[in-house]
Amino acid sequence: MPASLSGKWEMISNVNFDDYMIVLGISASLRKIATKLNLKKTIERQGDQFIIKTTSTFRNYTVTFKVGQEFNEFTKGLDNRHLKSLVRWEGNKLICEQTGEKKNRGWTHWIEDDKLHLELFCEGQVCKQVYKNVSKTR
Ligand code: VLP
Repeated sequence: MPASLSGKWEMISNVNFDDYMIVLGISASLRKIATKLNLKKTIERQGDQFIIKTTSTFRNYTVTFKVGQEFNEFTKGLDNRHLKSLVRWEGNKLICEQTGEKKNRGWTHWIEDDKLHLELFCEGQVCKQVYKNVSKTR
């Protein structure tokens, strides 16, 4: 039973991803590919540092940060924007605020019923994804 965000996760639902991509300005052709992807997450935690890898057959994206420390994020291969990002804990929720050209942008991760939940938000659109745990156990 996963007690934390750490581990390997595979997406089982993805709601409103298209509208989220539209507000990010992702082209129709890229959205068509992206909506068909089965996204995976690998989350590693070492103290206050997190590494979140989002992977797919098409493209991968990795972000590394320390909780409470603002960092420069470049969303390479996504919408290719430069952001100032800050991640904090709010109760059991890990919340990232991504400051830049787009208003009210960020994401929230939490565990609920042994699943990894993710809300990706930007300018009033909220994409909701749920991931099941696929960590190898031994
Ligand atoms: C852009 C939308 C194809 C999609 C176009 C490219 C790797 C929280 C956070 C940590 C994210 C991931 C956002 C993914 C959608 C961007 C998609 C290729 C996917 O995750 O876990 O970075 O922000």
